[in-house]
Amino acid sequence: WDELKAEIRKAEQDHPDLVRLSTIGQSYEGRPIFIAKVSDNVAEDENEEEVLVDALHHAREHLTTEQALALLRWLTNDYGTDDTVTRLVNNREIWIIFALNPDGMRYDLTGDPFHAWRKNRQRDAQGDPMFTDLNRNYGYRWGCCGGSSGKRSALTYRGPRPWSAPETRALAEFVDSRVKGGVQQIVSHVTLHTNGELILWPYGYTHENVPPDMTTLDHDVFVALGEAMADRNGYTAQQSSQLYITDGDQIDWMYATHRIFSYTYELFPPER
Ligand code: NO5
Ligand code: CA
Ligand code: CA
Ligand code: ZN
Repeated sequence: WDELKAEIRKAEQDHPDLVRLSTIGQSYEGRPIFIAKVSDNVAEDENEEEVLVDALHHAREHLTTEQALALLRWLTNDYGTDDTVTRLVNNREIWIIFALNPDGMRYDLTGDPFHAWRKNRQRDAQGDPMFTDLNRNYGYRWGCCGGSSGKRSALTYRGPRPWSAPETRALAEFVDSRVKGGVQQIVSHVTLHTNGELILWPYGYTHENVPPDMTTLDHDVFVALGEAMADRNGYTAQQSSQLYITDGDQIDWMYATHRIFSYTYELFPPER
């Protein structure tokens, strides 16, 4: 946690014209949920397409935070020398969230060596555990379809109600805040998870490929973009529900509510 804070603060100090650090809110235990904006003229909200990458919904998926940091490093260190990086930073506004679940991260790292922890660290008013799977707590078709659990002890506990976790609320408030003049500025999104080397598109809640809450045109884009990305890195692209059914997950909400082209990346290693 301390290393993460030091690294992102140093990136902002070293590249004040490209990186601006802020927070989207706080975790249950009061830790800041950091976000970096990377762009040319970073202090201005320019008329450029916006992209969101986030990491660490699930506490034990450490590689996702490392990947988010690597992305920040790549976009800043190679700016001005690498043509692709320079073009991306000049023509987009790129948002990076390094750890949506900092309490879970801190707890996981106190294990020997880890606790293999997945959920957040939320408790109810009596102080009893109400640890919630953040990727089942989003408000679209929450708990609809057997893709989460209502039992507090379960790994996929969805929480007592949609948005009961401060961490998912913070994410949603940030995404909602990017609607300007009725137009969502974020056009595409990747949420980083481990593992399996997969690229997953919505929906998770149904096996239907093009249900009534998705257009055929958008589905075609999801498949084309997913497969194009998979061609570049050797991952397997598929609909999220092909892995297993999830409900109340992030990408379903991102697409259903904001029409953002939202993907889950399941990073290294390949075996689950
Ligand atoms: C994810 C995806 C199926 C979205 C999840 O192994 S993971 O927990 N990272 N897989 O179940 O939320
Ligand atoms: Ca810019
Ligand atoms: Ca903008
Ligand atoms: Zn995960």
